Amino acid sequence: MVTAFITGVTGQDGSYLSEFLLEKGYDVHGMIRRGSVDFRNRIAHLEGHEHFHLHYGDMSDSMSLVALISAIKPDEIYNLAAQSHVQVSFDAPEFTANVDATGVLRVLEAVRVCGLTDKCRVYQASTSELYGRVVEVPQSEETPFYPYSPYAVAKQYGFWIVKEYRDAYKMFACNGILFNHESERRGETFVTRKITLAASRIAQGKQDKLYLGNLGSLRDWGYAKDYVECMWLMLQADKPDDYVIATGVQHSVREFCQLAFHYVGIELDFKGEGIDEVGIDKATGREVIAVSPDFYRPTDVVNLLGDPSKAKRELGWNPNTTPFEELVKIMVEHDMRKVAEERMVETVNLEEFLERGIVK
Ligand code: G4F
Repeated sequence: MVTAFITGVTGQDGSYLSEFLLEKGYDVHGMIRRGSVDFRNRIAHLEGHEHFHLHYGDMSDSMSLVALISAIKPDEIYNLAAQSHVQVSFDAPEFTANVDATGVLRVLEAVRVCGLTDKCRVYQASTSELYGRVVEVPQSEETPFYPYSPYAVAKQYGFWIVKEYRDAYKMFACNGILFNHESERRGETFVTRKITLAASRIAQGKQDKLYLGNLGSLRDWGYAKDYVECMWLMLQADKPDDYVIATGVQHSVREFCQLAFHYVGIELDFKGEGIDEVGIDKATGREVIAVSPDFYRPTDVVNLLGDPSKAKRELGWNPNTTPFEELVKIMVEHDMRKVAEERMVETVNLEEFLERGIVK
């Protein structure tokens, strides 16, 4: 039986990857952090499975990583743990560096000091944010990096230390340069999920308005469930390498809004520019989207489009299993159901509280 160790198992990708590996007959071990609120909802359905095991540990705690890796002796490690919110990295840059940069080194060193360099294959969750202030469109494995946030700078260290361990110690270690990947399990403060939830609440009369930042930002959005397959494919290859994982199709935040609202039955018209831009419900003339400076970043990455040719050619991965339209539909259908079950909060408008940036 193949044994996998997943850091970040409670996240969107960790939960899909766990399901994927369990279906393949793996023994799956996941690392979780102790928290006072429940953050295990994405993997709750897997708890109790005889081949799904959870262990406490932390990316900032070398000893816990060494203890877990020496006990589990994994054949494959998927390092998905990160402080993954770009905007939050401006508020907590040191924590972000500790987890997203040094944390990667801790995992690699743990493999090495446990004597597993030859046995254990490592997947590192790299990111399209490395391209940052992009120097070419589309971006491929050959495109130079220009990280443009504390998050991306930390992730760049992670990328290079993986390459270094591959060269220096002949470790089978790969970087998956994943472009934005979304799903109905996406965290609620990332733009796509924020939009699908708000569109659902507005359609059901539970929210008045959605506040967003840069509506013109362009992203290559894929379905997270499709992307975890590619993480696995990288570790099954004959040699370790780095791959862009993307769809090769680009849309703006504004277009995402248009489609999500369309699926809840609201056709949008956008008027104005920059901070004054608004999204209007064509049928009623009501303003349902407004721009707030709270959601602008000090430096923003605005033009991401990936070229997945190498993953397609060398790994046989299909980048277009779930097209953009279907992805948005899946998310909206899920959130329409979720919102229908939510109780109206009469006294405190929690959504407004969240949207205004008190919690980003
Ligand atoms: O959804 P986002 O927060 O994702 P971002 O920054 O692209 O990062 C995500 O994808 C990366 C690539 O896979 C990961 F590495 C990273 O960990 C994370 O998962 O923002 C997307 C775009 C940005 O340009 C942002 O400025 O949407 C713009 N945006 C506009 N209004 C907003 C908002 N983003 C958020 N989160 N909230 C807004 O109100």
